[in-house]
Order: sequence, then structure tokens, then C-alpha cells
Amino acid sequence: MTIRTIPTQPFTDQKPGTSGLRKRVPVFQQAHYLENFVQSIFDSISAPANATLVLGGDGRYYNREAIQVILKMAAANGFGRVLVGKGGILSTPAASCVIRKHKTYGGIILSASHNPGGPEGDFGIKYNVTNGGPAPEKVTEAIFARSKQISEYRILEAADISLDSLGVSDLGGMQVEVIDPVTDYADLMASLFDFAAIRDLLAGGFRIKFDAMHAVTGPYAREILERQLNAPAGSVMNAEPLPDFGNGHPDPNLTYAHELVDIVYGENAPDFGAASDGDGDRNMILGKGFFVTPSDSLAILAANATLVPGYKNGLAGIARSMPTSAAADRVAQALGIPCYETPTGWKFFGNLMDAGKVTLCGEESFGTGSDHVREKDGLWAVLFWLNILAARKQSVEAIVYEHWAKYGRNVYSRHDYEGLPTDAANGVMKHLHGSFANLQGQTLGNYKVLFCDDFSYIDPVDGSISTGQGVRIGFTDGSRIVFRLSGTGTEGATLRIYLEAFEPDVAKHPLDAQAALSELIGIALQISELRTRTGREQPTVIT
Ligand code: G16
Repeated sequence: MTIRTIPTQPFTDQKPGTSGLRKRVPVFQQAHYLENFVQSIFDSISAPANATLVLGGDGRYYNREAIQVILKMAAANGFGRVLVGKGGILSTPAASCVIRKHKTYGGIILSASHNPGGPEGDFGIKYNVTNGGPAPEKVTEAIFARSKQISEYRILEAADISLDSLGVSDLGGMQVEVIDPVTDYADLMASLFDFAAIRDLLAGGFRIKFDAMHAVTGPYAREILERQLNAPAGSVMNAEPLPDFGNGHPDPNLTYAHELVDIVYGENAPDFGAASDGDGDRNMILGKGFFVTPSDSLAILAANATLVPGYKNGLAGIARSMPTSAAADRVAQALGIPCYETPTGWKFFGNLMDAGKVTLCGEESFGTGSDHVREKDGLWAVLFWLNILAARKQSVEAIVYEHWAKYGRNVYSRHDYEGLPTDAANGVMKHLHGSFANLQGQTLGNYKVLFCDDFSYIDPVDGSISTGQGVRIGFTDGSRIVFRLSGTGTEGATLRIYLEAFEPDVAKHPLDAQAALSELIGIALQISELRTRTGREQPTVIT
């Protein structure tokens, strides 16, 4: 087998976004595109000779082809061993778990998360570092810088490796070990949660429905929920991972997980519903005809953490992304523990977890996790909820209402305007930046502006600074509007408006979030001039 050095030209668009490089499949299929980015990773991470890598993805279209390329490039770049999930499958949290458990140098995860797949869909690649978490900005910036200068890459000339049976094979002197993608992860879950109590809950007739959305969590959910916890067969739906996710959009929210939503809001609904996304790191939690916002979910997990064996000694602290509601802050205050506010992106939680400053982290974008791995973790959140439900023996809805009665409710919603012309979306953000001075102190209907700024963050562990992380308009009563451009889309621009108001009065708590936020929604549209600037009348997705 010979190592070939292939001359190449840089691509200018290989800047990783919120979570790795995400592009349409045809972009990745261009000659040298994937190879350039992989070589840029290898050139930037200073891996020692014979280091071990983890490799796997969410099974989407182009996963298998990309894995073969990356294996041959890893062999040509001096790696000693690669642990690859059988069939090329590893969920994002499972990859993080494997990196940590086997103490590998890092890992490459192939996924465009919740974005659709298929020949015309999205593909993605990201590098995770030794702690199992997404590469921090200094690493992704180095990879991007390298991608703009690259002139050659190295690849082994060899036949493809079989990914479909467990075992070790040799690839030009590098060991390729095909591992079961579920075992290490399932073992970790069993070590954190009271499986016996959850088994009793399910044996007692508590019915669950988990929608894997034809994405990567199918095999994980079947093993853990149906085999280990004895949930009846069929409790996991859409369990076969498919390269195009069954033509679906594997994003666990009320719009895209409508098949599950119809079930839990329908007749004879199960007691608990949940869904996960393309790569298994996101989660949506539902009760019977009841939606738990991700922000509330984080707060409720934190408030009930000591009911769960893995967290019985309490939490060191909580972290949430800036646009996530302050519901978790109220719990942290009551528990007397710190709560950190970070920019959007799981990579910002890694330092806080490594330094032992936080145990639980969460984001409004359907992400929740803890220091058990360094990624958000969809099935972990589902098991956490099931453990709480088993311990409290109440419905999801009752637990949420009790929580609101105790802490007050941060009424919350996010309105997404997807696929906007990039110029128009940038124009909205520029207009908002230009309005700061004018908005300051202004009264808008029942609201008075207390502050407006563009969020920036100083990492308390390494002092790194991240600016331009979202426009915040704060009002004197604690309400808030946040505007941000998504960093994960691949077509045009997605503008997100995050709306939050606080309602302490328990008597008003059954209120509908959209109705309660209607005045703030109107203010957001007015001050951003979104409708006139983009020509869009309605958001594409409301969560
Ligand atoms: C990624 C990041 C998350 C982030 C989310 C949304 O999630 O890991 O931290 O909250 O994107 O980002 P944006 O608002 O920029 O689209 P995932 O599940 O796509 O990997």
C-alpha cells in the first residue's frame, strides 16, 4: 500500500459554523473538498505519532464514503488506531463517550445534526478534542486558516475496509477497530440512572413513545428503552436509521416531529413522548398533550437532580446559552450554586465542565447534557426525565406546573425565519445594531428598554473572548428579546428571534405562551423591520 500526496487548491468556504462544517452533499462530493478539510484538521491538531482517533457518524447519505476516505487519510497521516462505529454509526454523544472512555486523542463525527439528509440534503464533519467535546474556537479557527492555504493532502492507496462486522483490521499499518456503537454508551447510561426504578415505572403501565426520526438514536433507544428497560416493542418509532431519514427533517421540535406530536396530542396518548435528532444529541420532551420547553426542561432536571443516582450528591453549577431562558438561573439561585451564561454552541460548555464549575448544561435549541460526556445528549435527557417520573410518580404536566408554582415561569418562545436571503438577514442585524442608542430607555407599549447590546463572553477558565454572539434587548420587567443569525444552516440565512417574559403568578400559569408573548412579538417585528426587510410575514418554525 502506498501513501499518495495529492496536490490540491484551497476552498474558501470551509469555515466551521456553530458545530463543525456543514454543507450540501454535492458540495462535499466535489473533488478534494472533504479531503482538504480532513487534511486541514490533521495539520492543525498536533496529534502525536500513532495516536488513536474515534470515527463515526449519524448514518446520513455520504457517511460511508466519507468514512473510507478519512480512514485512508488517517493512515497516511500517521495515526496508529481508529475506533469506528459498526456500519459507520456513532451518535454524537456516543462518540464523546467513546473518546473519553478509551482516552483517545480525539474524534471525527460526520453529521449535519438536525438538517435533512439525502443526495441533495446536508452533510457535515466536526472534530472533537481529547475531552470528548467539540473543538474550541481556537482549534476551529486554526482548521479554517489551514484550509485557506492547503496545497496537498495525504491518502493511502488501499481497498475499502469492511465496516459491517466487529473486529480489528490493518490499513497500511494503522489498526481499524470496528466497535459496537451502542455498548459503551448504554453502559454509561446504566451507571447514571436507576434502571430498576424506570423498569418498574414502565411495568406499571406508564406508556412511552420515543421517535428516533429514522436517525441515529434508533439502535440506541431500542437497546436501552426496549431491551434493557423492557418498554413494550414499538415504544421506539422510526427506529431504522436511513440515509435520507425517510425523507424527513430529523429535528425534534413541534413542527418537524409532527408524527410524534400527533400521537401525544391524540386520543389514547402515551404518558411520555420524546424525540431526538439526526445525530442523537438533541431532545424534545412531551407529556400527554403537553410540551416542555427545552429551557424549562433544563431547569426541571436541575431542580430534581438529586433524585437521580448519578447526580445524588448535587450539582456544582449550571450553564445555559445566552438565548436560553433564565428558568435555570432561578433553580441555581435556590440551590445556591453558580449559573453561567455562554454563547450559543456546546463548545462553550467544555471548559466549564472540565474545570468542575458546572454539572448540567442546556440550550433552548433542544440540547441538554451533563459532564458525563462533553456533548449534549438526547437519550440521556429522556432517561433523566424517566428517572424523575419514576421517583416522583406524577405526570410530566404536574411536575412542570409544580415547578412553575415554586419558581415562577419564564414564558418563552423562539421564532425562526429560515432560508432568508443572506443580505436581507444581515440587513436586519445591521439595522438593530444601528438602533441601540435610539432604543435605550425607550418605552414600547407596556415595556421599557433597560439595555441593548451585542452579547460577548469571556471564558472564565481560559479568558478567551467571543464577541458578536447575539443582539439582546432587555426590558425593565426582566423580559427580553434576542436576535441571532443561526450558525448551522446551509441555505441562505436563518434568523432566530427569542422571546422571554417572566410570570410569577401561579394563577396565570396555564396561559398560552404565544398569547402571553404577543406584545413582545409585535415589538420584535417593529424594531427589527423584519417584515419589510425580508418580505416574510410569518416565521417558518415556532417553538
Ligand atoms: C448546534 C450546537 C448547539 C447550538 C445549535 C443551534 O447544535 O451544537 O450548541 O445551540 O447548533 O445553533 P444555531 O442557532 O447557530 O443554529 P446541533 O444539534 O446542530 O449540533
